[in-house]
Amino acid sequence: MGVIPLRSATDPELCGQVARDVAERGVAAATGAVDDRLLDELREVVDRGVEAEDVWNTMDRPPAELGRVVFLPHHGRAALDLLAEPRLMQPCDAVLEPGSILYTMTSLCHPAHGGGRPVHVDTQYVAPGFVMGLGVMVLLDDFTAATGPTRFHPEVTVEAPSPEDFERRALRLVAPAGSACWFHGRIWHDSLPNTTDRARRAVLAAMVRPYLRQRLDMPRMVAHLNPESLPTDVQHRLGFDKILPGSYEEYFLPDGIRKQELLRRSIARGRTADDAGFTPG
Ligand SMILES: O=C(O)CCC(=O)C(=O)O
Repeated sequence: MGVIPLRSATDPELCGQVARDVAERGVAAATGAVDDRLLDELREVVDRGVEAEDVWNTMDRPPAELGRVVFLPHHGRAALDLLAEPRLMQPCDAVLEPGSILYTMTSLCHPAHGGGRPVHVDTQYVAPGFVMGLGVMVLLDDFTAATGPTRFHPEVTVEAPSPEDFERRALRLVAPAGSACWFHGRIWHDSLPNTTDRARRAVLAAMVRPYLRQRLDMPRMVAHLNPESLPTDVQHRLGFDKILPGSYEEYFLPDGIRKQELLRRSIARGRTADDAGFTPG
């Protein structure tokens, strides 16, 4: 089985290379996309988030969802630093269009001696020849044959490839921690189980074209992280300029202040949300 060719995230040609790789085989990867300091912070946020969300796992969540938090930035601002990282975001804009936004961001953890997902695509939207959504995986641990690599079928097709075709042609993501992998939302992929005695962790940011709907109300989800101080481009990727009026009064707010005021109210609502009182049934 082949492997995904690794680019270098510091190559000035990275955006063009990622756009070409995604157009040709639906997937691209590069080493050196995230520095060691941020990697350490992200590992900590992922470990803390997975543990904190364990309370929700008392409900009927399929095993594939374990190790996957609902919204990683909720657990720490380091996750938002990924949205400010040009080595990750510029290739997304090159494949999608300038100003691509975040659909969701989660963790992908294969615990020691566990994990693995069957072949699937990440989005049900089919638009032949057009990329609506792009996954960006940031590797927090080394992906090797043993730690449970992701495998991608190198042809973006509407129908799933046969199991034989997938086994014969899928490309394995084998890359060190700090690497990034960009993949078409409609690419067929799976992941193998982790056979080592250490966890294999990654972050997945799902980026979409700027006019598409996001999965979550992000200003409210990150209200506790002082989001007013985020750089404007990060606020944009979080959809802070896309809040809809919810009343006539909000609709008729003066043009010059409407966006800001809707954002202020949204963050204020997030800050007063009483999540603590809501326990899973
Ligand atoms: O964890 C992995 O390697 C793959 C995860 C995956 O398939 C997905 O998020 O859709």
